[in-house]
Amino acid sequence: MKQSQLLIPTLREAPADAEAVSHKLMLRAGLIRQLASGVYTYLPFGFRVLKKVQEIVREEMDRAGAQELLMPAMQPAELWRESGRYDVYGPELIRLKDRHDREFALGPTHEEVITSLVAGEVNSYRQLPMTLYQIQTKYRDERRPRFGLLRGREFLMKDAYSFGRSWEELDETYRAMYEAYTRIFTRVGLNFRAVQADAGAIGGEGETHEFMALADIGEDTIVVSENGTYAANLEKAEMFWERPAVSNAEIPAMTRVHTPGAHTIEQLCEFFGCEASVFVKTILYRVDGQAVAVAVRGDREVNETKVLNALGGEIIELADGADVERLTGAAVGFAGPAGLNGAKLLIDREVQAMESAIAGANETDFHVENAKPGRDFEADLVGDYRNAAEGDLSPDGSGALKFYRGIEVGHVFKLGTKYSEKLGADYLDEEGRRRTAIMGCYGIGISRILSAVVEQHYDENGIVWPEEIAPAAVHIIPASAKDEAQMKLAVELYERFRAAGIEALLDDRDERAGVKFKDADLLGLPYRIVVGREAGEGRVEFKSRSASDKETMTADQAFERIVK
Ligand code: 9G3
Repeated sequence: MKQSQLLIPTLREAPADAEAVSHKLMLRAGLIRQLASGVYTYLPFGFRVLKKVQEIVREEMDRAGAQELLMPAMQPAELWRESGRYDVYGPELIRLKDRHDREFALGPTHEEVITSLVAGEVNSYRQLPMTLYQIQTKYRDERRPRFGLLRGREFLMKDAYSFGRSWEELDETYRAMYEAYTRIFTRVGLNFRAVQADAGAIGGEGETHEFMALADIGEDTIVVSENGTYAANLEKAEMFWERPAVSNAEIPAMTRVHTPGAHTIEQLCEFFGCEASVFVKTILYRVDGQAVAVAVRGDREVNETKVLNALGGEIIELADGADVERLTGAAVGFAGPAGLNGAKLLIDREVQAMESAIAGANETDFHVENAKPGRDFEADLVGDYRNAAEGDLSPDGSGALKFYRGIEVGHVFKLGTKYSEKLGADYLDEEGRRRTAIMGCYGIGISRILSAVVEQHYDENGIVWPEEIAPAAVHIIPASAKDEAQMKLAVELYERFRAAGIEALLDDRDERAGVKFKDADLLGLPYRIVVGREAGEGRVEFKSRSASDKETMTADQAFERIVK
């Protein structure tokens, strides 16, 4: 590949609206260009990386016994009606009509399509277990696409779906996929953690894990114990907790206190001169439309996923100001568990274990002191409804919990029969009885991996690609395209690498050496050979992109170094 003929439009500066490092560097290295918000073109060198990631995924999927197919992006609305999801998703599901006015969706995922396919083609136990996968463009009309390929509206996903005859078979496939994912993310050079996760809207009846690439730009927070044996998405993370000893101290009767304008925990700490942990924070929600109040200690955060799962709900949203006033009879910030009617009351177990507490009085500008759980308020449900926090201990006793930001690059689910039941994917077993197939589904964000890798592999000069997915292996740079000796040796080396099947990029442009070196730093190929003043003596300068030292050596030695 000769750079003078390639479209690799590097930029000195990233556009101002690019915030994430990976977004800036992939634009500056000429790898991607935005067509519309969340919609990208992969330029030739960006596409080379994308293809390499796909090949690694294919190898590992095939090794895990999955077979590749390709499903359409245009999905008939009837399928989504059959699965009951057509109206569950809002504007995120891109809908369109064909020329006959028939309704379609652009596929954000393919449970409906694959399950209806298998329903029509599989009818005997002898055909199972079976795992099918595709690498295909997905469409999700995100409200806020951002950070380049990290959150796009059109992106490349590997999605696999398994069909089995028992939960044991599903467990085996799930494990095979989990191990394949571990190999894939290792091979592409990611520092990642597999974490217990919440199945979310997809539902499913079993465990689910997310594969998180550690990066500060990541939207997810994961919680990992000191020795790593416990790892969970914050949405799901539990913590070690034991009931404190109950002292039978006499608690004075609850009293109202006038607290004008003090409605945030900070203001209350100021007002009462005490720690946040003696307060009860009561947050109001609508869960599938029903009013729910959740009380946690003042220094904790409500975990909405835990609340939703405790109630078996589908949708949870914060009650708005008007709702809060209607339910509590007070302005926002004065809600409390005592005397709150018209909402289901969920009390975090820490609050339930408090001897007494300060809480909102459900009256504007008033709080109550000495509110005693069980005496002054009764919970409808007591449980763990809070986020894990710094300082918590791991629920498996493996040390303190640590928090990291992560980019979700993979997600594996045990679906069960949720889709196979609705879409009729069943089979006749050995005794001729009709059985519903038990499913799993397994996703990898192929395009998102590119950004995650760049977030973990760059320096102040640009991208530093891991060898296995770099767009090429070696960058050959004649310092001056006008110098015959330099060009002669550079071209010789270039041809030798090509003959040896090693991908080389020859910077044969008539540019100043400084420009070439800056571009080479941006592009981030693993190795660089500069052919400069000593070309006449057959000597070149060898540099590895991830190291700062340069070594002068003969062209042969440089060739051998890279071949090795
Ligand atoms: C939708 C829209 C967005 C969605 C979904 C459906 C996420 C949806 C979850 C999954 C589950 C797994 C197979 C591969 C791995 C992930 N966003 N999910 O179902 F209609 Cl608009 O996609 N699917």
